[in-house]
Amino acid sequence: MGFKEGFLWGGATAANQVEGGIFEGGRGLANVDLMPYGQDRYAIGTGEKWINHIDNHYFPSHQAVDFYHHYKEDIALMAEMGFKVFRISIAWTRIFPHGDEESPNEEGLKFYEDVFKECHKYHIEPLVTINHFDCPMYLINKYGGWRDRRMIDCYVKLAKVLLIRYKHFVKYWLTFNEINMILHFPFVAAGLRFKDDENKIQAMITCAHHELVASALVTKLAHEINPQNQIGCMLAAGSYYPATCKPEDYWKAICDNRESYMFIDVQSRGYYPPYALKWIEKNQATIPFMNDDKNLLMENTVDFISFSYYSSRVSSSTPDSSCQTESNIFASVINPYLKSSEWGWQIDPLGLRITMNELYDRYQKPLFIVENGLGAKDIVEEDGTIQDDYRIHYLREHIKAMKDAVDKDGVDLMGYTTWGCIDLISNGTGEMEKRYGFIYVDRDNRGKGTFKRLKKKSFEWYKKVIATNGELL
Ligand code: BGP
Repeated sequence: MGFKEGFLWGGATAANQVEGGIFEGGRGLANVDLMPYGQDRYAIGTGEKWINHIDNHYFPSHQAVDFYHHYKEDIALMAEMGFKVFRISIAWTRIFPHGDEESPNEEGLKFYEDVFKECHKYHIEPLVTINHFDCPMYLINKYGGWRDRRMIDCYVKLAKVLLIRYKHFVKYWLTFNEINMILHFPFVAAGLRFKDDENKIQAMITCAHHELVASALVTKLAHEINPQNQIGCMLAAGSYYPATCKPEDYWKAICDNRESYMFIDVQSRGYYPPYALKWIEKNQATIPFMNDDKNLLMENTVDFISFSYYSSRVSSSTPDSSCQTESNIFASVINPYLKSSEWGWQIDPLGLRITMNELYDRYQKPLFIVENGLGAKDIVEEDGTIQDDYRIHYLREHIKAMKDAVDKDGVDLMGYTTWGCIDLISNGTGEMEKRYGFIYVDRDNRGKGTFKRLKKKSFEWYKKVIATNGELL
């Protein structure tokens, strides 16, 4: 019993949150480069506001944790922990700086090839997110982001280059990170900036449909290029519970869950479910179907379901604004039975087991947890140690829940990559002090520090977890 042989233990990152070096290697500018630190960040991320003058802002991702220059050292540390898999994403603008050039930028391709070679040196499998919240600014200015169908061609061209070039290095691919985030953080997830008085749901559904078609096209291509390729969708998961047993609350929870599931229903089952069609219609929106879209979606479903899980959520039919919280940009009613992180994200290990069961019941495909973890402020002691017992506790409880889902409920789980295995820039807040890693990076919210790497207490703990395939927690 326990986790299967070859279980993929590891950690996860995203290009814009770790790499830095945004003006190096011929890289172009992307939406995520214009996500400032501070109060404007959220409004920009939601597409309600944008920046015309960059002078008054500080952009944390421009340096991030400088993985661009430290990747050898960082991968060596991950190898020391015994990683079997390392999730990274490709910065689109390293490969196509504008997004629609004739040919790719060799320097960008070479960078990721070197990263993959470094992984393989230690027998670490790369898990590659083709698109983790980045969109070339050039395409945003030209097309308005994913609201334009021509984005599909640009993305497929990028993916084809990657699938061919890295055929012998990568077999696990995710098409889009947290695709349901289009409804919550649309500038980040789809390069979407709203126009005055437009039907926002229509704009978001248009982007979603284009990403779903692009995802199906790339799934098809990936299987053709290498039948060994395994392609996953990726959901920002976390089940909604009803606030009470009042039927209206239960119904609200069903509706809130469906708002996320509709994306994965398309990617995994191959069609828009009836409830999604009705919801879109109710919002006076339409899906911009064209050509052979319906067949394409039906014939090219994903091989596995990947997801992030940080917290469960709570729905109420009569929400009281004084009892609201937010976790990973999803609004929720506060759950009085749960404790919260320093950022108010509620901690619910059993919720992971519940979410896994819901997803497995629904799709009957292998699951892959590609993000989970605790964002916390760490303190470096005088002797250079970091005693992050709170992080060990969080991860231990979540791994136990995950083990229950596997052992007691029969869920098929491929692997587990903790989020931000090395400290990185927070997507939601742009802060550096919201740390997730086993590896500490010496830099602060304003980019000051030596960028030196230090092992936290959790480093040795996770190493033991991996070595015993989850037996010693
Ligand atoms: C997910 C994103 C990640 C990551 C994580 C943690 O939504 O896929 O990119 O950032 O959330 O969120 P935060 O960085 O806001 O703590």
